[in-house]
Amino acid sequence: MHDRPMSRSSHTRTRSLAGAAAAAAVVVVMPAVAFAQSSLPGGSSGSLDTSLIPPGILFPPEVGNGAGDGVEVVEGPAVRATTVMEGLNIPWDVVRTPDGTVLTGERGGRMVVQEPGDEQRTVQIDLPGLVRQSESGLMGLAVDRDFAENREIHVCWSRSADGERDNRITTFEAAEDWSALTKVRDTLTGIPLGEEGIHSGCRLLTAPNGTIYVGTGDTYTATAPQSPDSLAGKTLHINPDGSPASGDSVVHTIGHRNVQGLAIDPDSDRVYSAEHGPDAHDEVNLLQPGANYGWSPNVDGRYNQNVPMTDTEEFPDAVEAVWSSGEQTLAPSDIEFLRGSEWGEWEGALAMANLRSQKLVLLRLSEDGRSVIDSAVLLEGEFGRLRSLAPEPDGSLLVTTSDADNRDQVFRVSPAGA
Ligand SMILES: [Ca+2]
Repeated sequence: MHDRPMSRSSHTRTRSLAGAAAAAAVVVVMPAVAFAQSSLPGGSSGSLDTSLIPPGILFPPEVGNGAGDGVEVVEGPAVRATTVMEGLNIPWDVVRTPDGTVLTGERGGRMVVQEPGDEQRTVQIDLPGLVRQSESGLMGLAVDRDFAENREIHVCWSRSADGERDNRITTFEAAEDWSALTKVRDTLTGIPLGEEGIHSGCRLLTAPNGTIYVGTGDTYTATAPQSPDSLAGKTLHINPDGSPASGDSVVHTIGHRNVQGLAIDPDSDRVYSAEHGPDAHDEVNLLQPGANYGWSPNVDGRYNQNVPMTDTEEFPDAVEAVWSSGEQTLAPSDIEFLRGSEWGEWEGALAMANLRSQKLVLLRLSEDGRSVIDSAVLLEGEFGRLRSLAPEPDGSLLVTTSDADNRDQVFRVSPAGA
């Protein structure tokens, strides 16, 4: 635990009054944090059941707030969007397997698949002890690099059973006919799961070399992000069997609040994360192994969000964000690089799906990947809250929405000329 200097409280005075007031409100009314950054839970178990509250009531969308403070918004590429699956209830993540099958998992635990040219249908899966609570449940999915041979899908989910309570990655094998996903192994267990189920992270990304990156959340625990002994508030890097991808620890980077976006630049192999700020100051970060990203809500041992997202005063070596939303929130939930010449001058841009601000933001990055040149805003308010992105071979992106009440869909966004 860090001994906090008195100067730390001065950070609160540097924030805007509106920001400070909003932060204070969020601290007092804890469930509001879940609404602000995730989505309205569709599950019925747990201490918090807001399934009867229509989306948009508590936190209406903030349209027209651009792409972050100081980021120029220019005209973006023309796109077309087509529905792939519909009638879904918070399809948290989506993946496309090499055989062209699209797989999504509703946060409440239902897996839905669509094979090429076929109707969408439910896939049997057993997730005993699944916690359906606020920002927890069935979340991240990743296709194993060797799927064509082993048909393995990695799943990040929240579990409470046998006296254990954690977020974990379990690996399943998809039946040849996609009728079921059968457990192969628990690949990584013991990622903390908060009492209220908030800030659970649970984003997975398979790298071209077959290793897997994991984004976790701080679970609303003061000491977790800076603690080397906790898997909360980190990015992790593992082999498909759960062992460390390098060195003797699965921890890749520390000092994160709630990482729900991960992407790897296909040209440079740079790995990026996106995370939610408390009431503003969302971030995109360029991940460097072993680096600290500066989030530490530990003020005298208590969880206090009135601290900078990247506290370079407390942690001089903390790595500054590549992009920050500034004094507003967009609520970025996933990121993915645009691939293929059909995107024209936007090929290679980083696409960012946003929940609260309900839009796809494209960020063109500098040559060194450490800053944003300009941006474009697409689909604002057209599809509701946007949760996850997955690339398709033709350059299209699969996108999930997150508005609950079986109103959600998986849609495909493609460059108009493709
Ligand atoms: Ca940071």
